[in-house]
Amino acid sequence: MLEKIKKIIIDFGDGIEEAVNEALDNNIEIGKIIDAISEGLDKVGELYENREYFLSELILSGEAAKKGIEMILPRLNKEKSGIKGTVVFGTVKGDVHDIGKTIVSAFLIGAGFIVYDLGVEVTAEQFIEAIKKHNADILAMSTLLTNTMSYMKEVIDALKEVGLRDKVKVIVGGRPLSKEFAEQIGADGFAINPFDAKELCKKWIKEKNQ
Ligand code: B12
Repeated sequence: MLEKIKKIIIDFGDGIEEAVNEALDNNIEIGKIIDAISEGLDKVGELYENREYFLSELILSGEAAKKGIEMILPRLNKEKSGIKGTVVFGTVKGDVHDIGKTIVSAFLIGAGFIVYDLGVEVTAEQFIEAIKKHNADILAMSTLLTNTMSYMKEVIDALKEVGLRDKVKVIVGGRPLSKEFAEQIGADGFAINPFDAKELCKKWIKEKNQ
């Protein structure tokens, strides 16, 4: 069933709803379904890089993946941990990729966080305005493009300029990023997947409340 989901994503998405429903009906773990969709997208990315696929194919597979992910997300159980931090989340300016952001955001909501998702192509000014407005504890930024990674540093520098840097923890993520990059730009943390991301955010809130 998981192989089928992966193949459907690679083959531009026809039948994705039925395949995800089938997996959900058979109680396949949500994490495994997300992995199958991600593996499909990885292959699509590879084919695009090798010029076997073009932008139109990237779009079709991306839309199918979004559809599949959106079907899964409401099933994430809310943890009864009582932790309630506030997160402002967005994909940075210049980047429209939002599938990974949506997954991480849903895991945070499932863990009891209030998440303000600002969408894609978010500017430093918009992040700052939202942090102030919602009195956020955490800023989460995503990017999948190498040429927009540096904008994350601009956002962190802007936070310093307006005196907000010590008020929020900053977590960054996305395919081309690394722990080293996060350290270099002055972020507080990096996570490679939604599970590590929610654990790190929970840890920060616990520390803050101690
Ligand atoms: C689908 C897709 C698209 C879709 C996006 C649809 C959407 N709504 O998001 C569309 C068609 C729009 C698209 C457009 C483009 N794309 Co594109 N796209 C992809 C593809 C195939 C999959 C991305 C994806 O969703 N992966 C699945 C998710 C679940 O993984 P993820 O995003 O990495 O997220 C996980 C982690 O990284 C982490 N995470 C993510 N964010 C965050 C944030 C935080 C805080 C934390 C803690 C963790 C975290 O958790 C997530 C869950 O595990 C990738 C290839 C790939 N393998 O990544 C190329 C890819 C990212 N795209 C690429 C390119 C070049 C483009 C375009 C420039 C193409 C063009 N010529 O126009 C445009 C960019 C337009 C723009 N300005 O942004 C390149 C980037 C190359 C580079 N090094 O910069 C890639 C790598 C393809 C390739 N191999 O060449 N794309």
